[in-house]
Amino acid sequence: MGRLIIVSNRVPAPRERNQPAGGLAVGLKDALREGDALWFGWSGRQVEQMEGDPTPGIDQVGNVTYATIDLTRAQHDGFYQNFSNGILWPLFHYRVGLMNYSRMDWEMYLGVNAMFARTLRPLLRSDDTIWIHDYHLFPLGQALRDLGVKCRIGFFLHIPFPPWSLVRALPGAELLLEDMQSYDLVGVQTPEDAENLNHALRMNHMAERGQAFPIGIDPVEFRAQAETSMEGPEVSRLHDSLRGAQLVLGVDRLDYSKGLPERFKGYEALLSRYPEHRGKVTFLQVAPISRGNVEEYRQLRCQLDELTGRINGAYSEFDWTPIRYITRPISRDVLAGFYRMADVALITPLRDGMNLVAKEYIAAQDPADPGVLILSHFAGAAPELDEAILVNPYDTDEIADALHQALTMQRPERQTRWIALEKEVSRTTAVSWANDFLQALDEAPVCVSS
Ligand code: GDG
Repeated sequence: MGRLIIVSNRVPAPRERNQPAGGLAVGLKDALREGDALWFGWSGRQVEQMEGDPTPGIDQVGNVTYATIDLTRAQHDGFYQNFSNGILWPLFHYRVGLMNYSRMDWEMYLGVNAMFARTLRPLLRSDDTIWIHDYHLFPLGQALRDLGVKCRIGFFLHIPFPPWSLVRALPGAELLLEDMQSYDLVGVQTPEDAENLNHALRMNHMAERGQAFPIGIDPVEFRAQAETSMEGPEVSRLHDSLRGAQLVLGVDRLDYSKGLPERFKGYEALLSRYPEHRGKVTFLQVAPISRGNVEEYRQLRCQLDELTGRINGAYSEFDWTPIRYITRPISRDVLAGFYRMADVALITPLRDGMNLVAKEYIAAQDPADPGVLILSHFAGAAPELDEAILVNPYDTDEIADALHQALTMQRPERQTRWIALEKEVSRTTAVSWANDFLQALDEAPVCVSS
């Protein structure tokens, strides 16, 4: 059997390999347990200068070889920070107004993708199957084909694929679509994303490639982690500190796609319109800082600092604080217990490829007394998790109403909804996602003859 080659912008650092934190790392964890595999990508390190292409650092853990390369500061800024996170990320989250296009960054993006291809090429064997991940690496498939690679190559996009009328705001968007032709299969999160991608390809007279493969989690492991965590000191401390108040929990990377200001305002509207909850509910938002040196992310932090201060200033009592807001990451096992303890999960992205937090929350619940999930219509998880209370995150009053409904929902209804949600979370897991994608890739008509 040939090896599986995973390529993603970031390869988990050695200390993250047992406890993956990002969405991609969580999803791939299980796919990597079987057979030999190579995971190739950026080490996360920047160097000032480099002579020629980098030499990959190789590190073997069990059946997985990790091969990582450093980037120069200029490559990091142009390829990663500016083009991937400053142009593609906002555009693909429907925020064309936040896109800071520059042709120089586009050229650096293409250049780094070509460099990825040149450094990966010597590590490949002819019977490998290559699986490339996410928007940082759209052009990598074509760059590998240009170097004569004939293996099967699949691509998975973790973020949404918006309608062509939006994507085409990107100068050179047609070239990204042409890159898609180098892949034997392109996976996206939802049927809507697949429809948008295939429509874009048709509009540009290219062959359709997109199929939906919704990503999942490992619900059995997550539930076990949540149960264990309930015995730990942190969950007891959280429980005691609430002094009987109900807990509303939000967990997100601090990102403008996650709808955090709208969420805080929705919670504020709950306190203002449903005063009976004052003093009886606490909102804990865990939002580890991400991409902290991109301007839009700095502005978002300022906005959230101000909103938290304003809401706490207006509603706090000397013995009760409405919002607890943490911008440091919390360890995964502790977090799992917090999910289980929470009466409500408030997950209101303005756009999200999938949103694994929603699935983790469902997996962590106690079947005898489950909490309630409030989820944005615009999370990729919404079509699967339609037994949640679905909200439009732009509608502050709708968030407040949903919170009131969730905080007062009786146990039988909570259980009925949770049973349906749990079934979905157990149906499409991390393992089934990877297996389904790899099987479809294996069966896809090859786009390059060997
Ligand atoms: C991208 C797409 C898609 C969060 N805070 C902490 C922490 N987390 C963990 C969560 C979850 C993961 O990070 C976040 O995954 P999401 O799916 O919610 O979101 P993105 O990071 O934006 O991921 C997304 C995903 O890729 C997979 O395809 O679903 O739409 O945007 O696992 O639990 N983990 C720890 N501490 C924290 O404070 N340990």
